[in-house]
Amino acid sequence: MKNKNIQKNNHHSPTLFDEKAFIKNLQTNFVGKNIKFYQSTDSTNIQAKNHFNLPDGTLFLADTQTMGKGRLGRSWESGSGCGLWFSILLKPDIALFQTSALTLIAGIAVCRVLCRLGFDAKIKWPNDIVLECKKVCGILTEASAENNKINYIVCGIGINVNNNNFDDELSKKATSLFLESNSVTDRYSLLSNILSEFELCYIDFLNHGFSFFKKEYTDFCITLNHIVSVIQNNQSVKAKACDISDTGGLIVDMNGKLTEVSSGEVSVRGIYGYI
Ligand code: BT5
Repeated sequence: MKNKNIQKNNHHSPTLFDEKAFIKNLQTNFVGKNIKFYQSTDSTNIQAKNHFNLPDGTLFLADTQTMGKGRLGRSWESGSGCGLWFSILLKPDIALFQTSALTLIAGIAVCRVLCRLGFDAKIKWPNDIVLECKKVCGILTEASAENNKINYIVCGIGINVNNNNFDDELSKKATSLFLESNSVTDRYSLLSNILSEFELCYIDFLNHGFSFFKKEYTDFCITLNHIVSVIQNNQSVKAKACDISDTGGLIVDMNGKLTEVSSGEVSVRGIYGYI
């Protein structure tokens, strides 16, 4: 459903965050039980990395970010009063190579919650959650490790909730829950639901690995069977996206040769548009 009545600003939700009430209502065991809230900060991923000594599951939440980060040096638009911009600090006992699958797991958690709310959420591999072929959420996972052993992981999630417009360039590929439903969503109750779902998925991931989620991820993933360009080291190679591997990599057919690409290394663009 498209919003026909676009207003001039994005300030649908109160910017006030009641941390005590939020924690009291939160249905998790450890994710989000400790919170650092910023009215404005550079980037919640940067803040989480600066405070890596805080407990496992600490949530870094901002009403607005002045230097929101995407992958590969790109930026993330994070205006005040309209979105959920947050990062979760995690200290799992996993190998470094498993980190990129955590982005996919976080994507599943977000999709499950959005689908429950009635949205037809899909995933563009690896980290874009899309509604009607436009990006509503992006995920940036960063890790610190030594000798293949994880010190900590920061899983940063940005969701456009009540934004009612984007600037010209971004509006071609970005959307929000408000623009798709024409109704305002309470940001903090959405956050609470996402943290619960994330914790469930995270524990299943630690116990069973990504293969536990492979079928569900594949069902959400709209990249499969599309022709994509795999952009690596400034070179772009055309390939057909065929499958998701047991570790969450994208298996592509490049001139008849099946190759697995991992999310840390490549950017995948659909050649007939954003998907
Ligand atoms: C991402 O990167 O999609 C990861 C975004 C992660 C954002 C969260 S917010 C909380 C935490 N703190 C941070 O500093 N970051 C995380 P990537 O796949 O590289 O996509 C970036 C591209 O998405 C940009 O180049 C734009 O084209 C587009 N984009 C920027 N802002 C957007 C927005 N608000 N909605 C949709 N698309 C956007």
